Amino acid sequence: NVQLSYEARAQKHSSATAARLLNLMATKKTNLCASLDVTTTAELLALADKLGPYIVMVKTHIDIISDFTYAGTVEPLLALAQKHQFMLFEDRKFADIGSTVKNQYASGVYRIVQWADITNAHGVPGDGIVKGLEAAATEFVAEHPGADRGLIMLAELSSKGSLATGEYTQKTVEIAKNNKQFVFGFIAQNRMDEAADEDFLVLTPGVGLDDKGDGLGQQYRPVDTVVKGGSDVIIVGRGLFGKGRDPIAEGKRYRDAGWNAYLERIQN
Ligand code: UP6
Repeated sequence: NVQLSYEARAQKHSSATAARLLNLMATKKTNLCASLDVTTTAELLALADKLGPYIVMVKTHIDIISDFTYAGTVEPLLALAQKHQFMLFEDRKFADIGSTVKNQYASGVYRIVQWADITNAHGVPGDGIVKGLEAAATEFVAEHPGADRGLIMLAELSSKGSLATGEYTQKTVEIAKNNKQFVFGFIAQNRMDEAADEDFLVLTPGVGLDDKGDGLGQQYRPVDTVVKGGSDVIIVGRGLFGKGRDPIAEGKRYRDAGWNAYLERIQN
């Protein structure tokens, strides 16, 4: 699969959300996801508007927005997603039993299922976490025909000393394989084992062209290494807007680096 084009993979993908993401990357010629980890709505919306043309997806941590309101934060973000054609990924990293995550996904102040195309979960609670999230997604989709939702499992983490390795990673991959109707990919640093008829997208954070780390355990690898190692979407946060960086210049730079590495990968 890593040698196939995003369009070719979209055509045969069983997940509507994955197919939409693959097609959007092909159309916009970008595999860059912007991780907009800022703490005010104004910063979030300004960055999403500036970076919109260069990205396929905005990744949020919606619970760090100090002035969050659904009408003031989510609704304008959805309008920007329409304007620039990017998808929304809430990096919620669910980690509880099925019944609890179902409510955390659908309810509370954030009502994530209503606006985020994609969210993610840890494998630590076992299979029930997927069943709980899927139940909320199914209820939402039943009320919104034409909508789709997809889940990503956290198979590996970018941080120093991560415990998500070896057998833990393998078991998380198994959970994904047993739930292909809803799970379409991984947060991971490497390609995960897959059968010939499987195509799990790999979305990779911990990507940076200028820094090696952040002093709090984050570890950065360059775009080329990550994409040629089998990653389908590069997730970049502070590399785009930290340290007074110009998000438009960095957006173009990371988009070009990610896209060129992908083109080289599929041509070889
Ligand atoms: N993230 C990681 N590593 C993981 C999983 N998720 O960094 O293994 C998330 C962080 C942050 C973003 O929660 O939102 O990706 C990385 O941001 P950065 O590029 O500014 O370091």
